[in-house]
Amino acid sequence: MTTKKPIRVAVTGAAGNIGYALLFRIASGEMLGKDQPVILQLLEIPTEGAQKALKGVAMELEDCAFPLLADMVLTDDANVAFKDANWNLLVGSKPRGPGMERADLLKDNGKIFIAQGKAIDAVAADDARVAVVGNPCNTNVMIAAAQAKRLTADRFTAMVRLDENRGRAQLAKKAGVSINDVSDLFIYGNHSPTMFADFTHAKIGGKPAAEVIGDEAWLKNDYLPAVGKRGAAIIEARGLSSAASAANALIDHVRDLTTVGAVHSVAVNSEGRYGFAEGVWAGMPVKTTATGYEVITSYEMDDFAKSKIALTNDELVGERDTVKDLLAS
Ligand code: NAX
Repeated sequence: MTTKKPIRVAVTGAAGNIGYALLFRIASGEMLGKDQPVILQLLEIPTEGAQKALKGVAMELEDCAFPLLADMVLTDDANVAFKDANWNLLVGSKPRGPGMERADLLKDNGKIFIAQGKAIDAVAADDARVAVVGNPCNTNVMIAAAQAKRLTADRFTAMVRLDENRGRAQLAKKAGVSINDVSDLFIYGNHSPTMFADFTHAKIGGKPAAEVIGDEAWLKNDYLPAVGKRGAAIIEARGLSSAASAANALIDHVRDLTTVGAVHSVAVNSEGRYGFAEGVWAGMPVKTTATGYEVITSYEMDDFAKSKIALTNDELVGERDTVKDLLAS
């Protein structure tokens, strides 16, 4: 039996679709290790329906008798959910309603992330880290980080790992190779169809992907839009948005951020890297270190890649403009 101190993992939107695919994997040790006990601190909105559904999920977690699940906290209060939390997984947000403009969604969800950013900064653990999944995740993480006075900006990340996993899978399929043969595929920019899945540096079996695929037009005109619009394709096919694959990507995101030497795509404060505007959160490759991560800045972009990065940067800057009042509050 393990003697490690439990890690506190706060999850928002815990009774939602992604929550249902996520919590059981965290509790079984797939995210933080098979010898690492966890305490799940689960936040849902204060409606009777959401709180009841959350109780149901907690009952199922109990029924799994997970040896690593040391405790659970169920709440509608952010200050309780984030109390002493080491990992803060911000999954919950409002879906886009009928007739709702993207700008309204940005502003509505932005308010959630102001309150949660404040609460995390006030009550979470000193080593707290944040991973935002709720969309628009790049802008939501920027809003949450703007509230932080105690925690530094590098503690705040957003998830583009689902896009990386999708991009690797599509390259493997096209080349007819195992997923393990595809490497160095990183996502730049926004988690939206403008993202740039950088096939120009990707490798298949150690060789440049473009050389192995041998079809530049396919990479530019089919592959990139297919990766960018994969979320919409899943909704079209399933009638529901990606949940299991999103939960899986979040497990990958956190596990790789706690595995020294792992190289993976994370949306971080751009600090002007790769031509992104200062202060927007953009996907880029990072390497995990003993204390956090360092951004890999050594990839040289050609004109095509630069034009794609400029496009996704424009969208991120536009989103930031839409929520500028929230950033100042
Ligand atoms: P669901 O609508 O099934 O669940 C969301 C849950 O969040 C609901 O139970 C709701 O009550 C709760 N919630 C809403 N506001 C909250 C708040 N202020 N505090 C706590 N809980 C709150 O959505 P689900 O399919 O689980 O998706 C969750 C989010 O992930 C959405 O914003 C979605 O767009 C986003 N996604 C992000 C992805 C990414 O790669 N970054 C991919 C998958 C997904 O689309």
